[in-house]
Amino acid sequence: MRLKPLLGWAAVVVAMTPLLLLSGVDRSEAGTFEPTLKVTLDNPEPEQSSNTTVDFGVPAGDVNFAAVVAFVPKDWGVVRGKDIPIGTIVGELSSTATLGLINSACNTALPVEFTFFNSSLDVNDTISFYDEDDNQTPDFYEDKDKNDVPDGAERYPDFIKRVLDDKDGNPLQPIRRSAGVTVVAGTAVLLQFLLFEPGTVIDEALPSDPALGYPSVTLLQNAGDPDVVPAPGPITDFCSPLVSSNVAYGQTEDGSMKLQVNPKDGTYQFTVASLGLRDADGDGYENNFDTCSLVANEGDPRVPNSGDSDGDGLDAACDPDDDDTNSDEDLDGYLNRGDNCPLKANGQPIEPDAPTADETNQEDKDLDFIGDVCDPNPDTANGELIFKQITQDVKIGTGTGTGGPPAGFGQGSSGGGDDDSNTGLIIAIAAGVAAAVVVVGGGAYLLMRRGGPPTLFIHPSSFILLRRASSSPGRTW
Ligand SMILES: [Ca+2]
Ligand SMILES: [Ca+2]
Ligand SMILES: [Ca+2]
Ligand SMILES: [Ca+2]
Repeated sequence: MRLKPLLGWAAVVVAMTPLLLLSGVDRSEAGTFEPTLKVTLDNPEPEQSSNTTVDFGVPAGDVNFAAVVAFVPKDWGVVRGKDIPIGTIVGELSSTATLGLINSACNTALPVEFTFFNSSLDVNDTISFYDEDDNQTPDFYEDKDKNDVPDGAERYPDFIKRVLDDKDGNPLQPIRRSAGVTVVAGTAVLLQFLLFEPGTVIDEALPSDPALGYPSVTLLQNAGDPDVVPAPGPITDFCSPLVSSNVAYGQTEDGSMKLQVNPKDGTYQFTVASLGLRDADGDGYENNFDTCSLVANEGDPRVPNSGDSDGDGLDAACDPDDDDTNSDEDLDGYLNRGDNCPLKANGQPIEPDAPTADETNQEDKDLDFIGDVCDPNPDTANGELIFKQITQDVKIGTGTGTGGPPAGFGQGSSGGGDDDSNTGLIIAIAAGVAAAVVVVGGGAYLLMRRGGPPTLFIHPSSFILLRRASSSPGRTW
């Protein structure tokens, strides 16, 4: 089934930081990618349930990330999602998205908050990311039974099966899924953390050593869905800096159920494997952010009007006329900054399944964010993905013990996963919800090996803030 092209494209979200940081940035060297990680436990005592906070960021001026997978130490007491009622609040994330709207530089900071619900793992009971019932609200965002739990948590979003599968095309089965929804710039947004058994191959380009622990994959919108159809939208850039803080709760708000349990006394390592986006011309700006992706920019596209005297989003280095504002230079319907070939028409085909040479709708075979119609090597990605693996040791108790899973977890216990008999030991996920990571469209390489670019879909009518599913964000206890 082809998805309706009414949803717009863009890039997207999560995390952020004040713009103050932006103004001082002046770089012309090749792109850098130095993400940061900080893991903090409210209560680091052995075998206790503790809130776990994971701060993940990409510094100002760095290229943004293509993909991020966090690993929760294998001895952590991870309570399986099937042992927690669907709809239970399991965590929260706060961030500020730094966005470029409608061809502007990165000058819009939007605070974004999510409350996460324990969510269905049933891959056979799915829900759409789109508005299949035409009521102006994407199906995942609705709450048809009005129980304050979004339908995208109560049922399994079908695109996940297309984004995360094994070599044979079978969907990967998560052991826990935490989903949250909100509205950003008029767009309904879905953010999810999926936790898998240690050793699960998320993508061949990412490490899968079971010793790293439970891989936690963050999915933002339907990034990576091969069925995606790009469409123009108002969010034209997703910028660094990126700052996000994610809290995975240790237990439910009323204290009646554990959601995760610290391991025994010892020192444990959290790991985040990530990839920075490609920068073909080595000027410090990743391809999907760089309107002149094959030639070094004169200005800094993160700063308003820098190197762009007519303010149309096209740097003077490749603007055919930098004194004449043309917000959509090639008139293909995609604003310059939201167009993977800003100087060559590659807009939406008139007939959905019959693209013409000039209407390839942002087609990008090698997923390097340079559209096929302007890519000098359309079958070979231009620029390198930057792989970074960062770790942090976390001490439990004195930190000097021999370690091991808490009682009830680990091999042979219910924590291993299959036996629900031991309800008192509900394992947790820790940070599964760990890193506040986001998979930005495209970079997608990994998570999106097959698919398209978009990450944030704009739904014009969701401008009206739909009833926010659920409880207040930011609860503490
Ligand atoms: Ca450039
Ligand atoms: Ca210009
Ligand atoms: Ca174009
Ligand atoms: Ca390309």
